[in-house]
Amino acid sequence: MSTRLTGDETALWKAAARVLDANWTGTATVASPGLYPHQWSWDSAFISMGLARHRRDRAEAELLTLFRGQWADGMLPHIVFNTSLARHAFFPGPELWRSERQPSAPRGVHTSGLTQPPLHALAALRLHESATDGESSRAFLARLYPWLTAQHRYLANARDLGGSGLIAICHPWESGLDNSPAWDRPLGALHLPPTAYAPAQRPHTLPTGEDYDRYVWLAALMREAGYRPGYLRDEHPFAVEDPLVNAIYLTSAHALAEIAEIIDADAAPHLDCAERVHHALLDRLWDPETGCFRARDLRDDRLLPVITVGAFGPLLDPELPAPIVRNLVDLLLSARFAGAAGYPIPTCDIQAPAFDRGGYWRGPTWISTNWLVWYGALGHDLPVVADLLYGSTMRLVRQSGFREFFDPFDGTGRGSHDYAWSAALVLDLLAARRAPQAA
Ligand code: 2M8
Repeated sequence: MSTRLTGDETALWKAAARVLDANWTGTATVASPGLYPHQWSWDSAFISMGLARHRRDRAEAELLTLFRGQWADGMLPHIVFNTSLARHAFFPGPELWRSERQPSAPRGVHTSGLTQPPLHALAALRLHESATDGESSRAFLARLYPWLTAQHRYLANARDLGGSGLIAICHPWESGLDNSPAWDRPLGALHLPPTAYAPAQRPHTLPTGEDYDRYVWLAALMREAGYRPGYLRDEHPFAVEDPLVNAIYLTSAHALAEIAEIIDADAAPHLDCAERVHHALLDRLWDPETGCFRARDLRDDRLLPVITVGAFGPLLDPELPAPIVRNLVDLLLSARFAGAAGYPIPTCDIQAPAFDRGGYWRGPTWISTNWLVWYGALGHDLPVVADLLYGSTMRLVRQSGFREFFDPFDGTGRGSHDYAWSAALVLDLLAARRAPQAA
């Protein structure tokens, strides 16, 4: 394949770069102007991979700024607030989390008290792989490595609530797939006090009402318990092992092992972690009856019923056994996902009663989840799946722009405009496609 971009690809490249330039604050990238005016954790990981193809200096700054929000126990918060904005620029803002009252939170930075999928080590490695100056890139990795290992140590120490090696999310927002129908059952089992927690006015694309009360209530419970691991393990009412979050954790553990080798550190603990997660994914989240991965609710020790795009996350595991890979590809190409959607991958099984083609994380296609499955497919040498996702993602942004999410049947853009990870991941896809060794 030629390494030159076609005219159409060049136009897309320029448009994506313009979005990233416009969302750049000087130290980091806002997830979306207006709707999400702060720095979100897994967004930053995706964004840095795109920035690495456009502005290497900003790619590094993006991650460094994010890690300024890291807590002393290693927890990397899901939002680092831009303090120059009015406090009411986003709800929930710093007042919900009150990070300044937590002894381990950093001083001078307001953050949330939740975390998000730990994609950052993979992002750091990808930055290195696309670097032109090897020496300075190694120095950057060496600087980031202690923070990345602290992040993983926090997850192993504080979030392995089931003791299997898998990490648990304690809030739907920690999954990144916030309103996924996968969480409906555990959310429905909560006994909420009869108070409304969330403000009535929310931007119209975001969830409202009773669901939102549950989210805010869960966050307040965590805050009141000082975000203590013992509380999360023994008392907190929401604890779920999710296949996508754990597959990201596993792939980042492999990335950490590679980074350790590059900077002459010890790779062994990271490889041990990846191996434990590999076995636990298969033992605890693989469901042979439905032939796919499902999340496990730790509060009743049952698999959750709804099959979502998260089922394909374990393709990120390079050791995933071939028969399981085949099962996942069959499911992906079936009428429950790509087989009946013109613009895959829908975030929820189309045949599930909870599927909603326009609902936030309840059906639409997102570029982040497409990218993750594309990347996993490359690792298993599945060109049909990788090409399908590359093509579908490009058609989405050509047709509808860098929107937050898209109708999986007709590609209509939904949610915010100029969404940073949509632009960043298109840059990464275009660059990787033109120079396959960079994929
Ligand atoms: C969405 O999350 C925020 C809460 O953190 C929200 O619901 O208000 C999700 O799509 C999440 O995955 C993403 O990181 C964030 C910012 O883009 O928006």
